[in-house]
Amino acid sequence: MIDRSPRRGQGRSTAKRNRALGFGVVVASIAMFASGCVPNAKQDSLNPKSHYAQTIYNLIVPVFILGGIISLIVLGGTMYFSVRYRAKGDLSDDENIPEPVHGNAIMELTWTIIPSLIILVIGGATVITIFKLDKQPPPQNPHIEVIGQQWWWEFRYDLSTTSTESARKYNDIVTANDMVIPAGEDISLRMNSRDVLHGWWVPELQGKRDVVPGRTTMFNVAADKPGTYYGQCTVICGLSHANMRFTVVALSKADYAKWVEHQKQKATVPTSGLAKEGAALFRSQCGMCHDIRGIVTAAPPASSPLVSGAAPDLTHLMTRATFASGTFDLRVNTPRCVAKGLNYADDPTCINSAELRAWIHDPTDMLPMAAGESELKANKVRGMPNLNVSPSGLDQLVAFLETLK
Ligand code: HEC
Ligand SMILES: [Cu+2]
Repeated sequence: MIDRSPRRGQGRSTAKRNRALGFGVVVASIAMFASGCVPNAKQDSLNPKSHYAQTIYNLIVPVFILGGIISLIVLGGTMYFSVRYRAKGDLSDDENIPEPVHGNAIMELTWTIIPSLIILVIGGATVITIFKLDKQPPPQNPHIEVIGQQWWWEFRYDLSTTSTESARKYNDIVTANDMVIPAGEDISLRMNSRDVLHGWWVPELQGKRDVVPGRTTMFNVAADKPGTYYGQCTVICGLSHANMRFTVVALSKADYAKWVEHQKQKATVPTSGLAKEGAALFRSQCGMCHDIRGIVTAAPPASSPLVSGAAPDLTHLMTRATFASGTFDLRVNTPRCVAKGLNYADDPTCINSAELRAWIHDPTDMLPMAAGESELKANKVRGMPNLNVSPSGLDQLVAFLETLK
């Protein structure tokens, strides 16, 4: 026979543990709740900055209020009845057990019809919202292909005005991590992944959209006003998932037009100094993975050392505000440099050369990535490997990258 009687000290320590656990849960809940009240949070879906986000907000708020009222009624009722009609007397005596209610048609109809109506209203409003969000922008608006991969986002622009989606090549401008759009316009997004599941989310501008390898979906985004909006990968996608950020940079229409004209240009090989040597070094050491239009074309995906087959296009690296999946600033983060917008590189003191150099020296030291010796040997690299560049090589490479305006 097993002795099931609780041993003395044990019962007390369990109670203590439960109390500590309960206290922990309360503190964590308050902390989580309070963190939702931070002013100027960068990723706040309750602070809509586009008509898409506003449409979602207009659905969330009434549903939240309705859900809140229902919870109050149900929880309040449960509490009230459990106190008011608490069992009294000896429960082993059938006399003290209340008579169960059976076959009361009016009550059963009431508690079937009311929730069905509520669900119907919420369901209807949700379907209307989905159709509103899904409306494709006109063909002359910017069309951008969004490709998620471990652990960064690629943005490929198609500048044609064709209304046939399959005729679009998405090859006019290629950039990474900073997605530049004109404010006040609806942007069409074609969503893809090269390796595993990722989730694209800019809470202030739109809902979430997961990207699935081998499956293309259409989505869209907009920003009412020029500004920088912060996004993040929301589907766990491996080692550096938590570092997979990006920004949407909305420019005025005139600034966007200038940006487009500039991005279409190819890079030119520097003709003198450190930068010239850097270009040669880049061709031999980095060109198998990275494209720089006009200078070097990466290996085709099938023979690339990368699992995904693609690394960020660096043609206009110095017009991005961040690098390495939005984790580090390329533009020095002072008010003076930030005020220069995406033209910061005209002033060399506004380039974050130190972290750029540290990145090339050992990227795996700056972000967790599956890019060691063994992955490199097996052509199974995820992320950027340490290429053991010498100190003088680093100076040359940084000088070269700084010419990529
Ligand atoms: C095996 C492929 C591979 C090689 C070789 C390689 N890189 Fe990379 N590089 C990557 C990948 C992948 C990323 C994206 C990492 C991320 O954002 O998480 C990257 C990111 C970068 C970035 C940041 C770009 C951005 O916009 O975020 C720079 C700059 C860069 N590499 C420079 C270099 C230089 C210089 C060399 C040569 C010394 C080099 N890379 C060699 C794969 C490679
Ligand atoms: Cu991801």
